[in-house]
Amino acid sequence: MTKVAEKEAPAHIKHETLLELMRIMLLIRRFEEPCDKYYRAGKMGGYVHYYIGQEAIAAGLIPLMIPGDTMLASYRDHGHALALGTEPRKVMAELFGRATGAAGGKGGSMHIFDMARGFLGGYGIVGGSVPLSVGAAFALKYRGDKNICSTFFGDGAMQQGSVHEAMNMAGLYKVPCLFVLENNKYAMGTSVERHSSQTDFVKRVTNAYNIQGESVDGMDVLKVREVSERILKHMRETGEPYFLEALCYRYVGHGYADNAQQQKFYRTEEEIEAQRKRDPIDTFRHFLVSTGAATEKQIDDIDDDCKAIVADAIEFADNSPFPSPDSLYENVFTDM
Ligand SMILES: Cc1ncc(C[n+]2csc(CCOP(=O)(O)OP(=O)(O)O)c2C)c(N)n1
Ligand SMILES: [Mg+2]
Repeated sequence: MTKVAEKEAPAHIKHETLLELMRIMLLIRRFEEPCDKYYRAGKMGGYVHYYIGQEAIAAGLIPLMIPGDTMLASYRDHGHALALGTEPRKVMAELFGRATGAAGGKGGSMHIFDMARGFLGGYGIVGGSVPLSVGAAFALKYRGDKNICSTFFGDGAMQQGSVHEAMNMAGLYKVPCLFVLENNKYAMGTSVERHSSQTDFVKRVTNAYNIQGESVDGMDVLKVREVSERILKHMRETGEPYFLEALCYRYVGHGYADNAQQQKFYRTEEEIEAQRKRDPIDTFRHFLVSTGAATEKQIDDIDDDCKAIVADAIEFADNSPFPSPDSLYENVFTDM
């Protein structure tokens, strides 16, 4: 196993925070692991995309959001909701399509929503949430709030025209939108090298749109936390947009059709194996134990808690009612 960082726990991060980062990553992973079984049993409709391997990004950044901030994500959105504090029961019930779900059971896995916490939704259209995010950030600026809007999307979304129109407007109007590109190296089965004329995304965005930007190792939760703290402070002071590319890796297939057999067409087992050695949870566990910040037992206890929370969420979801036909038009129109 590789080591992620130096041999000392960072003094400026509280001990509880270190454990909290571990808890969030474990919760996301334990939440998604059993989903395959329930999806294949026909318990979940629509589609389910996993965040497994990318947990350090949501865990490192999202807990830094404050009341009034807003957030949008792609269809790979369970991790973002869980990192924000959305109840696992509500997220799981949404996957099961039940009335107790985060979107009343009518959105499914790709459309987790938590208005109370500022999560304006996951979206199924690649890059579709990015223009909405710039609009949400514009609203914050228009009202004179010191809040920011963060938006999470993939490398494939970087080839969508609307994403670039939105970034241009963000750079022009200087709205507090944090663009978080989760570069997991693939858009379905197409590698970045095969879908992008310029693979240096920071260069592309900063040169074209007059937006500041940088890249971070998205497999290292402490690094994500560190850069996010600095970026958010800067954004709250200036109200300006920012582009953060988090380099990461998707351990599982894109979705259910993308099984191990299918993946052989676009990536090698050696590549997956090499990335597995950088697993954000394993490396952070090693870091916590080797620096004396936590014991194996403490981490195992957190892990057990997460497994129990997930088991409870599954039971809750499976025992919840489906939305009634009467609710079909609810949340579609709004009163003027
Ligand atoms: C506009 C649009 N085109 C195509 C699709 C089909 N599609 C779903 S996910 C995906 C790949 C997107 O890759 P990326 O943006 O890198 O995100 P990741 O899945 O890697 O998180 C595609 C092409 C879609 N949902 N929306
Ligand atoms: Mg991708």
